[in-house]
Amino acid sequence: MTAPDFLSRDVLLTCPLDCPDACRLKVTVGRDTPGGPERMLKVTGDAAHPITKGFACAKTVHYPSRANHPDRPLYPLKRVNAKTDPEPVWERVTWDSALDDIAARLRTLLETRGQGSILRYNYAGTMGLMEGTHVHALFRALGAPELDETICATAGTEAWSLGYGTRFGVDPADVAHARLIVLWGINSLSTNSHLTPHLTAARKAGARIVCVDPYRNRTAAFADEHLKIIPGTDAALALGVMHELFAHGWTDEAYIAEATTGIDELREAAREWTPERTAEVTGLDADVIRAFARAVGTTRPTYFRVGYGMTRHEHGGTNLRAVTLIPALTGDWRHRGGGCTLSTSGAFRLNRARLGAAHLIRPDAARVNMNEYAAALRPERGFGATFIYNCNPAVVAPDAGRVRAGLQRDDLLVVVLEQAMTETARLADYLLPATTFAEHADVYTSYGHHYLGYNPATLDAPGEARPNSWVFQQLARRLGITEPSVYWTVDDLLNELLTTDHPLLAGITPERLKAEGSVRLNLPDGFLPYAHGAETPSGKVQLSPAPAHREPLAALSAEYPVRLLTPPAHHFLNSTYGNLPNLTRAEGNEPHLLLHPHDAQVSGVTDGGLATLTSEIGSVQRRVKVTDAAQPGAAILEGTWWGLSAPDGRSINELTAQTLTDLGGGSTFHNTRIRIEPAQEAARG
Ligand SMILES: Nc1nc2c(c(=O)[nH]1)N[C@H]1C(S)=C(S)[C@@H](COP(=O)(O)OP(=O)(O)OC[C@H]3O[C@@H](n4cnc5c(=O)[nH]c(N)nc54)[C@H](O)[C@@H]3O)O[C@H]1N2
Ligand SMILES: Nc1nc2c(c(=O)[nH]1)N[C@H]1C(S)=C(S)[C@@H](COP(=O)(O)OP(=O)(O)OC[C@H]3O[C@@H](n4cnc5c(=O)[nH]c(N)nc54)[C@H](O)[C@@H]3O)O[C@H]1N2
Ligand code: SF4
Ligand SMILES: [Mo]
Repeated sequence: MTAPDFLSRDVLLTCPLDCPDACRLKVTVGRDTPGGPERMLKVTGDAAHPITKGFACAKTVHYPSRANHPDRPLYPLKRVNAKTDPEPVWERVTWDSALDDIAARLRTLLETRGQGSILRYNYAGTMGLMEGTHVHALFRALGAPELDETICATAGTEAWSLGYGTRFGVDPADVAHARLIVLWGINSLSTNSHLTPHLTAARKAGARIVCVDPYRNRTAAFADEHLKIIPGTDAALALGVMHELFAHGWTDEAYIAEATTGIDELREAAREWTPERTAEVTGLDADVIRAFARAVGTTRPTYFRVGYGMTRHEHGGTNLRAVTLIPALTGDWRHRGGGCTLSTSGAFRLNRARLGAAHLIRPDAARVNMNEYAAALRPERGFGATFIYNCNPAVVAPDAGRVRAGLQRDDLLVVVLEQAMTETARLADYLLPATTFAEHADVYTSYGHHYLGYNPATLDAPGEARPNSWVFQQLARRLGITEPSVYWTVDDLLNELLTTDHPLLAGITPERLKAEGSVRLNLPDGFLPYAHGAETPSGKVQLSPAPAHREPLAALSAEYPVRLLTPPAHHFLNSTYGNLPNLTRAEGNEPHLLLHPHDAQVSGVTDGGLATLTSEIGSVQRRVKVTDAAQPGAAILEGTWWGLSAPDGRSINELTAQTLTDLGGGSTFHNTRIRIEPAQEAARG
C-alpha cells in the first residue's frame, strides 16, 4: 500500500549495505494514516548522484519489504527453550531486564574467567562507521580478544598492499576513457552494478570488454569475450600475459624505471610461462592467451577491475597480486581510465586513530580469525559469551554446521543484535532488535567510488528497535566503563574522523557533509594515484617477491572430483534479502547447483534432480541445473541462501572449510572439493 502524496516525503540516504556502490538512495517514507508512524515505502536512486545515476539495484528496491517484514524483531526477546530445539520459543522482555541480565552475566564471566572469555563477532551488515565499526569500542574497553575481520577482503588487501601500499583505485567516472576493460574474478553486473553505465559508455566509445571467470555469469554474458579459466589458476594466466608483454616489448620501460622495483625478478618469473604452458595450467587455448596478451600489451588505456572472487582460494592472495601487477608493466597507471581497481577505500583518509577505540588495542591482544569461528566456539576454547552484530554467521561463515553447533551450547551466552529473524538470530539467548539505516544516523565511505556519505536518523525506530551503539553504551554504563570514546555520538565521531589535514579531505567539514549528504573527496582532476610510484616502503610499485603459480593443496581427486564455487547471487546481498519471497523467486525459488553436462553424466545426476553434495566438512542436498555455463570439474552455487530455503534446511557453508588464504588469513569459499551423488526426493508433507 502506498500512502497518498500528502502523507509521504522523499529523503536522500546512503545505502548501508556491503557493496562497493554505496548508492545515494531516494527513499520515500510516509504514513498510512494522518498521525500514524512513518515507515519506508519506496526506494529508488538519487538521479543527481554521479555514481548512483537514479537507480537502486534489483535488491535494494525491495528494502521496504525487509524494513517492514512481519518477522522483523521489534522487542528484546529472551529464548526460553533449549537452543538445540528446532523452533525457538521467545519471551518478550524489557530492555532493562535484558541489559541487566546480560551485564550481570558478563560481570561474572569477567570475574571468573577474565576478558578473554568474551568474543564479538561482526561484519559489514552495515558499512556505517558508527553502527558498523565504532561500536567495537565496548569490547576494546573490556580488553576482549580482537576479531580479525578476514571473511571478505583481507587476502586482497594484503596482496594489494605488498605491491601498492594503500588501496587506491581508478575513479569510476574515468573508466569510460579505457579502450580495453578486463573484468577479472568479479561478477560486476551483479556485485558492482553501478559500474555498468561506465562500462557501456566505454564500449560505445570503442572499448572491448573481456571477462576472466570460471563460469558464464551475467558479466561474462555481457562481455565481448569470456576467458573461462580453471579456478585458482589466475597467477598462471597473469604470468602468461607478462611473458608475452616482455617477449614482444609491450612493456612501458619508462614507467617501470621510474615507478617500480623488482622488475628483473618478475621478468625471470614470467620466463617459463609461454602461452603453451599457461594453456596447460589455466585450461585456456594458447592462441586465446596470445590474443589476450596482445590486446593488453597494445591497447592504452587498459582497465582491470578485479574482484575478491579469485582471492577465495588457498593461494588467492598471490593470484590476485599477480593480476594487479600487469598494469605496472604496461604503464597503464599513467593513462586516465587505465590501471586497476580492487577497492577505492584507501582514498578515505579519515582520522581513524580512535575509531572503534582502536587506540585501546594492545599489541599482545588475543586474536580470533573470524573464518575460524567454528573452531573458536568449541567448549575447550573457553568463550562464555559471544556478541553477534551486523552478521549472520550461522549461514555465511565457513563450516557453518559447526558454527551452529557452537552457538547451540547451553553454557555459551549468545547475544544477537539483528534487524531480521535470521538463522543466527534464532540461536540467540537474547535477540536484541536493531534499527535500520533510515532509523539511525551514520557516516559512510565506499569501496567502489569516492563519495563520503552521511545519513541523519530519518524514521522513528519501530517497536523498541535500537541502534547497536545505544545497546553497547547501555551495557558499558552497567559495567562501569569510563573510556570516553565508548559514549561518543555520531557527531562526536564525525568531528573526530574529519580532524585531519589530509588533502583528499580538504574542505570537507562535518557541517558541509551533513548539509550535502554526499560529498566527493577532494581528488585532483585526472586522479592517477600510481602514476609515479606508490605508498610502499620503497615509494615504488613493488614487483618483488615475484608471484608464482601454485597448485591447490586440496587437489581434485577421485573422492572429490569437482571444485565448488559459491559466489554472490544477483538478488541477494550475502544472506540479506534471502527472506523475501519475491527475491528468492527471482533466484529460482531454491538454490541450484550449476553443473556441467560432463560432470552431471559422470555423477549420474539429471537436470532438475536432487543431489547430495559432500565435502570433507559436511554434506547438503541441492537441486541441480545442468548447464554449460559451468565447466567440467567446477560447479557453481550462486548466493548464500538462507538454509531455510534449501531442500535440507542447511547452509551451503556446511560444506566450506576454515582453511585460510596464503595472504591476510582470508576465506577460501570458492575452493571447496565435493563429490556429487543422486539423492532421494524427500516426501514433502
Ligand atoms: N548482488 C550482490 N552484490 C554483492 C554481493 C552479493 O552478495 N550480491 N556481495 C557484496 C560483497 S560482500 C562482496 S565481497 C562483493 C563480492 O563481489 P565479487 O568480487 O564479484 O564476488 P566474488 O565472490 O568475489 O566472485 C566474483 C567472481 O569470481 C569468480 N571466481 C571464483 N574463483 C575464481 C578464480 O579462481 N579465478 C577467477 N578469475 N575468478 C574466480 C566467481 O565465479 C565469481 O563470478 O560483492 C558485493 N556485492
Ligand atoms: N559460501 C560463501 N559464503 C560467503 C561468501 C561467499 O561468497 N560464499 N561471501 C562472504 C562475504 S564476501 C561476506 S562479506 C560475508 C557477509 O556475511 P554477513 O556480514 O553476515 O552479511 P549478511 O549475510 O548480509 O548479513 C548481515 C546481517 O547484518 C544485519 N544488519 C544490517 N545492518 C545492521 C545494523 O545496523 N545493526 C545490526 N545489529 N544488524 C544489522 C542484517 O540484518 C543481516 O542479517 O559472507 C561471506 N560468506
Ligand atoms: S546494494 Fe549496492 S547497488 Fe544496491 S542500492 Fe545498495 S549500494 Fe547500491
Ligand atoms: Mo564481502
